[in-house]
Amino acid sequence: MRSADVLATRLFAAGCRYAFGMPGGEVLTIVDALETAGIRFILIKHENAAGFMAEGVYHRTGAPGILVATLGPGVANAVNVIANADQDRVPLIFLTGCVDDDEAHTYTHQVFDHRAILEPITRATFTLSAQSADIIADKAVNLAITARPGPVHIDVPISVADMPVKSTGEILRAPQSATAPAPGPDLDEARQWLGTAKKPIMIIGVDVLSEGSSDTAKEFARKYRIPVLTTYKAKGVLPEDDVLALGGVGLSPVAERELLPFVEEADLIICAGYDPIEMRTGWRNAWDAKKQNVIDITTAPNTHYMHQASLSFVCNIAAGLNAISEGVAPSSTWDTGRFDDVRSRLNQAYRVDEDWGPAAIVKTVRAAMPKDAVATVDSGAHRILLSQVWQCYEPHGLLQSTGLCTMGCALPLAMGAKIASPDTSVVAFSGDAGLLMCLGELATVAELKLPITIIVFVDASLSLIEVKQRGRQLKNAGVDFGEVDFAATGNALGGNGITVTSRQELMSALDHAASADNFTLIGCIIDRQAYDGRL
Ligand SMILES: Cc1ncc(C[n+]2csc(CCOP(=O)(O)OP(=O)(O)O)c2C)c(N)n1
Repeated sequence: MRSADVLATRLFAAGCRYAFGMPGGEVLTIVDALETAGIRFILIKHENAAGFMAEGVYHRTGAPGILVATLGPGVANAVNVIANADQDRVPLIFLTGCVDDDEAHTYTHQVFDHRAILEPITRATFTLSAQSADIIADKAVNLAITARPGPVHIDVPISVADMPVKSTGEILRAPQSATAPAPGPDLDEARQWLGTAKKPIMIIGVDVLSEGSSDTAKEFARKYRIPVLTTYKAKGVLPEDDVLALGGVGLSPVAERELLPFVEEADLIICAGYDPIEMRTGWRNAWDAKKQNVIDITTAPNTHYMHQASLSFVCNIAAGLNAISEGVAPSSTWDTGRFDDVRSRLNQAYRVDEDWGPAAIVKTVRAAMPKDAVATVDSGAHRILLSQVWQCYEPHGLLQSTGLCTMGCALPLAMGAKIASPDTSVVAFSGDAGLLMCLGELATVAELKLPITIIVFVDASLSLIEVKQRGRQLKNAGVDFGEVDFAATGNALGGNGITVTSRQELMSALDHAASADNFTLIGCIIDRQAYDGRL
């Protein structure tokens, strides 16, 4: 075995079946080893998109994603998606080639210090050494998947990849954090609060997904009749047609106006895997832990200082919820009619009944897709509205970048999800600027024959930024651009392209997409400034 084979077989053992990237001569052995180990290498057009495809696979399989880039420009192109994996808590193994140490002292072409650039945005960065390839691979997987998950980088010197390795040790996995809160006065107090709270509320975040605690969180909310707010990533942990589901929160001041009052009114706030990296400033100190009972059940100690808690348990989320509920009967007295009222006021604010516009588009697509469809969404005004309006019935039902909030993620996330689960319906939503950032990947979708639906909100404007610019009464500059014919683009790049301007046309385009054998790109023409008043 070459050391690259050791690395690859250990990634296979961790459940990895796909790797995405763009090779250079320096990573050819890695590509060969991955394929030999049973990990399919998928060639993409841009390393940034490759990282998001790997993330899409992770959301469907639970195994870490793999991104492969060559030295120099390949690494530089991937920095954005590595930062995303860091902020969005995505387990991602980043394999890069590099020149051998001896070479680097006298050779400068394309050479810079990969590890120095990646160090602040990864859980760890390693240089592979042949005889420790097994240990490094196992450490990388453990660091990537253990709370909180994130990216791990392995730089593979060209000659090390090919070095023969005598033997490889057994696979070493760190135990997962099945830790429960220690018995003691804090736990007693938490139980007492839960057993007496008349108006408890839960805020559920991404760590619930990473920890496999979704079902426990859902059952907990239902058993104790606790209304639930989720971050955008945790949408669907409680199906959003449940009377207790108050919806997603994070980036919409309109939603906050209606929903933060529930937080203020609550006599017990239970944060379950709530990582505030997804939240705008409105959520900084959204409660006063001295006046309200707040239980933070979290996988990592609070170093963010976005909020404080009265009791904090650093543990596995399901184990924490189980521990505080042991022997405790429900005591909630919320009038659930109020939840229906607030939902209908929010729907009015988002104008979901409009004839045509961004909310009409989201509603029309949701109605046409099966409940278990996976949706992805890019960054921008359309994303904030969609995250409020799109209903999820399962965890990982809506994929997006909510920590880094980068543009250019929706299409590749959808590709990864479809590759990993071909039988699931997948739809990507993007602003026109966001899709233009990763347009080349449409050619990859066509090559792979992935029948995904891609919805583009065409308004020839960076709407989210234009709204802010107008809000500050600055002159219009640098936010508008030419309208693109996305239907023609979709056809040119090997799929189907359709332009629509009404619900009716959109419905028939979706019909067409449902039976297509390749991608369908639907350009939805909307008015400029269509998001005014509803973000
Ligand atoms: C890579 C990157 N560059 C810039 C931004 C800042 N930004 C956030 S939203 C946005 C506008 C996106 O425009 P579009 O894709 O057309 O979506 P819309 O806001 O119109 O819905 C910009 C430029 C970002 N989030 N990511």
